[in-house]
Amino acid sequence: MTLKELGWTPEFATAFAPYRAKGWVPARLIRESPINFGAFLAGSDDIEEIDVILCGRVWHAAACDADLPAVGDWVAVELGDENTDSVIRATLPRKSCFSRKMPGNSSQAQVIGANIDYVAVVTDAGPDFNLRRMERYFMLIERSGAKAIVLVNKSDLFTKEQNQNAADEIAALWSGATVHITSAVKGEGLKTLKKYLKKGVTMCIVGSSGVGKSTLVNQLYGEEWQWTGEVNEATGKGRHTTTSRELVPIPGGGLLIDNPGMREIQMWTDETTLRESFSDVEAIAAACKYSDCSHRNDAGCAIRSAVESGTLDPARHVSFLNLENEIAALKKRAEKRQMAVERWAKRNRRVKARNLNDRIQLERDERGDV
Ligand SMILES: Nc1nc2c(ncn2[C@@H]2O[C@H](COP(=O)(O)OP(=O)(O)OP(=O)(O)O)[C@@H](O)[C@H]2O)c(=O)[nH]1
Ligand SMILES: [Mg+2]
Ligand SMILES: [Zn+2]
Repeated sequence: MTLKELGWTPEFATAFAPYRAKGWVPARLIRESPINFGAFLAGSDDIEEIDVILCGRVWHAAACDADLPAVGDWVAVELGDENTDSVIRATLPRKSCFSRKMPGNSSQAQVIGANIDYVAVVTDAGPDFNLRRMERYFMLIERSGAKAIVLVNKSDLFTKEQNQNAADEIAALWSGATVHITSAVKGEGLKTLKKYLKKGVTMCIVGSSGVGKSTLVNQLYGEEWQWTGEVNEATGKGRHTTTSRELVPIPGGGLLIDNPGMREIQMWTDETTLRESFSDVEAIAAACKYSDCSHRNDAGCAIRSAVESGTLDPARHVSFLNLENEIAALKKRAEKRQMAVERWAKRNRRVKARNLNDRIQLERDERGDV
């Protein structure tokens, strides 16, 4: 596989030039674990897979978790030999990045896929169908820099009409999304999907657990991708649930990132992005009687009368109120965290100044030694 087939572009080549001079090689990260990463190196006929570790300098330079190397990232690697590890010396600037708020109470962003061209959200016309969740996916995709595709999968389980209605409702939410009806088990709609997967194109597949993401990846891969299957090999029962994300090269072109199902698709955004995606609701709010209207039970609330007169979807009103709450909570957590980090850093500096060994280690890290 060539660099180009792995998604390399002239922009990456320019960014990489200073690292090439140091004798480092470009590699694309395919998986991450708490201790190391897997990466692809461009090779003559095949691709070579290597394990790489992170150097202290890259780790320290990351202002937050989202800045650390993630699946899909292009990195500069200093190759090791039998005795030394291969080390990530630098990460190249991303052309796009799909992230969400980290599950749980953290206010950090979690990178789902870096340098992706498409995010494909998989759902169905039945139990998984949820327009409000889809709205959140669209907001995250819009700010990622990737294009949105929606797959209304498991079409074999529902009537033609049900599938079409679901697809139409999703398509009406956002003009930036292309919606397809698929059945992974029947192989329907896969040809359409393959058309996106030209050489060097990366597609990230997301959606709730059990909607058929891995089945789609397997079908596109052409044979069973080793780490998925109907039956869990260890226990011999139940289906295999994907537990970590991984970049999979598709024979014939393109790369897919399969993801574990997402239980929480939370907003990770700022106030500006939020307001932009609700600009229609914001425009209505301008007519509220009071400028500090909470849009709940306040007198003269234009949003509420829009809902009552049928010009605004009530669910979108609720969604608007909840998202505002979420942003407020997000901000509070970010502030708290910032304070904690500052306290911690201050204490650390004091401790480090007293401890000569630590100071030597710190200097080593800063020079980039491992
Ligand atoms: N009837 C039908 N079943 C499907 C289809 N696609 C997937 N399935 C079944 O749905 C189940 C879950 O599929 P997976 O591909 O493991 O789902 P997933 O989205 O990867 O799930 P997680 O890894 O847990 O996030 C399996 O039993 C599949 O055979 C489809 O198009 N039609
Ligand atoms: Mg899966
Ligand atoms: Zn109001």
